[in-house]
Amino acid sequence: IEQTSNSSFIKKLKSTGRSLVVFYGSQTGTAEEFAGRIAKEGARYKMKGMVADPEECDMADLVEMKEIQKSLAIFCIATYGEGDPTDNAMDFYEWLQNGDADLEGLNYAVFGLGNKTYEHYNEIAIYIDQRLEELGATRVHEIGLGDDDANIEDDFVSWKEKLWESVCSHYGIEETGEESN
Ligand code: FMN
Repeated sequence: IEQTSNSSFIKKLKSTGRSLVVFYGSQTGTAEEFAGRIAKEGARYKMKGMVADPEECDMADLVEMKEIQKSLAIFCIATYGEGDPTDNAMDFYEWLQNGDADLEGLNYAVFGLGNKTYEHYNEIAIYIDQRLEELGATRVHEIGLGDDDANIEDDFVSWKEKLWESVCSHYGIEETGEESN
């Protein structure tokens, strides 16, 4: 799984025949690791994936996702502090708050990473999930809320299994049995 090094994740998706991009908002690496696992598993469903750091990407390019057939953007997003985004998701968060991009045709799903002992439980992931829908994007699978106070790995794995079921029925695809790309 490669990481974007330039600003255009769309160009990279197109030039490498990929249809799945998994963004992460991560401070200590958990969300980034989860993103990598999803991107890799995409190959099982004929969806070649890549991981991308929103800080390195021009997120306004999300409007162009609709130009890629059966494309999907997944967001693995941690919440910190008083319900703050991670440093690398700050610009994306502000872009969502202040902008009014037309995201019709963008298919997406969100997994949140948080901890129930905090007052602002998973707040950023919940915001992003709702805001993307408000901007016209299509939620392919309902948001998953990972709780680090219990077992976030279990939360992630059960969400991910259901995610692929939703993806398969949404796009009319079947599992290929291929393990990775
Ligand atoms: N989780 C929440 O749901 N809300 C919070 O406000 C919140 N604040 C946190 C503050 C600190 C200092 C730490 C260490 C964790 C906090 N968490 C909070 C839990 C993290 O979001 C959770 O551990 C997550 O898995 C971290 O993901 P990452 O490793 O990708 O950064």
